[in-house]
Amino acid sequence: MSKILITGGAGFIGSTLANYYSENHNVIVVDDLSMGNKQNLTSSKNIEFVKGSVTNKQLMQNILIDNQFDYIFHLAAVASVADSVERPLATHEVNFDSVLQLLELIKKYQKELKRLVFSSSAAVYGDEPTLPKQEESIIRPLTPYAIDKFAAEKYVVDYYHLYDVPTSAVRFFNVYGPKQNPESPYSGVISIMMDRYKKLLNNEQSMFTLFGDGTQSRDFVFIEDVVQALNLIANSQDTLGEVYNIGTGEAIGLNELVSTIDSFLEVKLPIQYEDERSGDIKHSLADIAKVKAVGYQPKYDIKSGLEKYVSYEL
Ligand code: UD2
Repeated sequence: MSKILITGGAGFIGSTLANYYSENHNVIVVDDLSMGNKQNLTSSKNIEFVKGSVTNKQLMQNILIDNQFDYIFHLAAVASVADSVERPLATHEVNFDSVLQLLELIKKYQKELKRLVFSSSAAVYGDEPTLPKQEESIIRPLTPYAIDKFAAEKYVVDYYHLYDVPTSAVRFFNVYGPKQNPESPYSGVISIMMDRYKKLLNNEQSMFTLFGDGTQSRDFVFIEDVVQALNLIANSQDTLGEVYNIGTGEAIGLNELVSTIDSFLEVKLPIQYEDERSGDIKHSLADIAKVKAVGYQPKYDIKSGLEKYVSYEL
């Protein structure tokens, strides 16, 4: 049984990973519940929940002194790009300072660690239009969120090269699936759509706001494939000090996404079109050759992923 720390472990990706690992391992979750929800976690006796922020140095130090971890997944973040533009200092503390602090604590207290996996984002590529994005593509971070993610992933990788701290970083593309919180306007678009479909099916008033003309496209990756990729990366020696895109290698436009779900559910989602969101990129698509070389094979394309999500949620 390994011991695993998951920061942000009550959030969408973190809780799915925590529940997965808790079947066979001991998991400690640290989460301040700013976006996450404790109910996302199964009541497994293998999960210990600690409410607190990764910016709390004393808390993190105590956890890393009291436990020797095999794996640490640092997923805690202010995940909203817009929030980082509104509050660059506050989000920098969470999205950057906590990472550097964690690296230092690991260097000092975690001699047995097999891997730290840090969650970066496709946001680091910015609006440079060449597709698909390879890990070596041009990096053009445009927001405090993207700048922090890029700086943090650089530190993470550097700690392997400089101090032998076993690390890897991943750049998530558009992750979707059960437990993604639809509450904020900057929540993942599929979680917002799903919420509107639910309302529609319950005969409540429902309207989906589509920003732009719906021709924008994204590489949407189903949460189970994300768990698969994280697990492979954490357990391979080839991934030490490396950064990986996590997507499917295929993109779909928003209009097509809506019509796909419409036809599954045999309804028509009411859409109101509004101006494009400022700062939005038009198209995003991952080249996943690098993570495939570690053994990753996405099990879900957008249709089968949506089908599973719909069957779970609706
Ligand atoms: C994703 C990440 C973000 C960052 C960025 C990097 C999510 C949730 N966000 O942002 O953290 O890494 O990629 O490029 O994965 N939309 C609507 N209606 C809505 C909500 C969204 O039309 O109610 C549109 C939105 O304008 C955009 C598309 O849907 O064109 C996807 O939006 P998103 O917020 O799900 O994700 P994205 O790609 O902006």
